[in-house]
Amino acid sequence: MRAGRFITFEGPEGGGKTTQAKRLIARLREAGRDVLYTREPGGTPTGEAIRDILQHNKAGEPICDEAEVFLFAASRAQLVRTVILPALARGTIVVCDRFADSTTAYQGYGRGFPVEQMLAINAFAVGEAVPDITLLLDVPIAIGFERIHARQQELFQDADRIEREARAFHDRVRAGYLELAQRWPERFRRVDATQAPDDVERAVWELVSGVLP
Ligand code: T5A
Repeated sequence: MRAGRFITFEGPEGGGKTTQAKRLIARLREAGRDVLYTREPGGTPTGEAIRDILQHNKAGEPICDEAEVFLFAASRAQLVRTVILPALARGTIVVCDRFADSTTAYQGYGRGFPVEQMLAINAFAVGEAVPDITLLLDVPIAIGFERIHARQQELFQDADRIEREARAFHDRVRAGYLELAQRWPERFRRVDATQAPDDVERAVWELVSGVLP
């Protein structure tokens, strides 16, 4: 087994991944653990530049669906080689807000590209950086979007490119995640993300405690 541990948060929009990833980081630090928070797309200068293209159309032209797949994969490959694997080798606990399963769920199930093809691209991008545990923060799409719209109104933000996709797209993403969780039950843990943040935090902590060195 590797020296560190690799924990990923996944799920549809508005499930509370960022909220819970940060709470988990705080708890792990309190417990005296060496931890690192990162996110996808992003987490490196290359990844953050790709994030701007993907989320906010920085390149100024529509991105075709095939290019989207490789942009996510490129961000991930860079993050894995320059941040995640070195940290795991040092014994650090790495918490990543979205990872390869997002490509399978969004570009595979959501956009309709063959799931096995997405898995092959992911495998090339991540190498040996397979998560030890993946917390699937599962929330009905309507509830997730209610939360996101409330936050956008509060912060005067616009929806990003993928948030603007049709409801049917997001339904396929959620169903895809649930299928992935059934396919890899040893790695995935589904968490009911409709609960209050403190309850979700407790559930996450219990699950993560089981994989800590
Ligand atoms: N994508 C990403 C792909 O298509 N393919 C890929 O390979 C990858 C890696 C990333 C986008 O890119 C797509 C998926 C995404 O569309 P992002 O900005 O990182 O974009 O978006 P998300 O990861 O979806 O992040 P969100 O911020 O939209 O959702 P989170 O992180 O799930 O939710 P969070 O924690 O920010 O909370 C949202 C709001 O809900 C409240 C929070 O306070 C906040 O206001 N909240 C709760 N309210 C009530 N009860 C709870 N339990 C709550 N938890 C949080």
